[in-house]
Amino acid sequence: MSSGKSTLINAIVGSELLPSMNRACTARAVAILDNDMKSNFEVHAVDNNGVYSHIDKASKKIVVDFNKSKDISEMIIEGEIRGIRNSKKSMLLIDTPGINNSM
Ligand SMILES: Nc1nc2c(ncn2[C@@H]2O[C@H](COP(=O)(O)OP(=O)(O)OP(=O)(O)O)[C@@H](O)[C@H]2O)c(=O)[nH]1
Ligand SMILES: [Mg+2]
Repeated sequence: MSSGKSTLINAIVGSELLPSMNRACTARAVAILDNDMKSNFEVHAVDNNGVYSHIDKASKKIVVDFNKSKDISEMIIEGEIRGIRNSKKSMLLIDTPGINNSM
């Protein structure tokens, strides 16, 4: 934990969407999907009942809340990662908790 995973992904994405701290921070995996057609970062979430919801604009607060949430089972952020161009494939970056994090 705290090796700089979230900080590195924020740098690649060019936005401070993922929380980073000098202590165990990321509690749940969050994926960021590159889509050059998007003008901003959107959020796709699925709750424990399998119900899908969409938020137009991603923010660090949304990711922090997801980290603490027991109701949301999965979250994917989708937007244009500038500097990575989609071809026939898209990059999916997944920020995970540190494997030595007991949370
Ligand atoms: N000096 C320095 N500090 C860094 C660097 N990358 C990250 N940090 C700092 O290290 C601390 C941990 O960074 P995180 O990005 O939260 O690390 P993490 O691997 O995501 O941590 P967990 O999600 O808890 O596993 C933060 O205080 C960052 O500001 C770096 O390249 N140099
Ligand atoms: Mg992290």
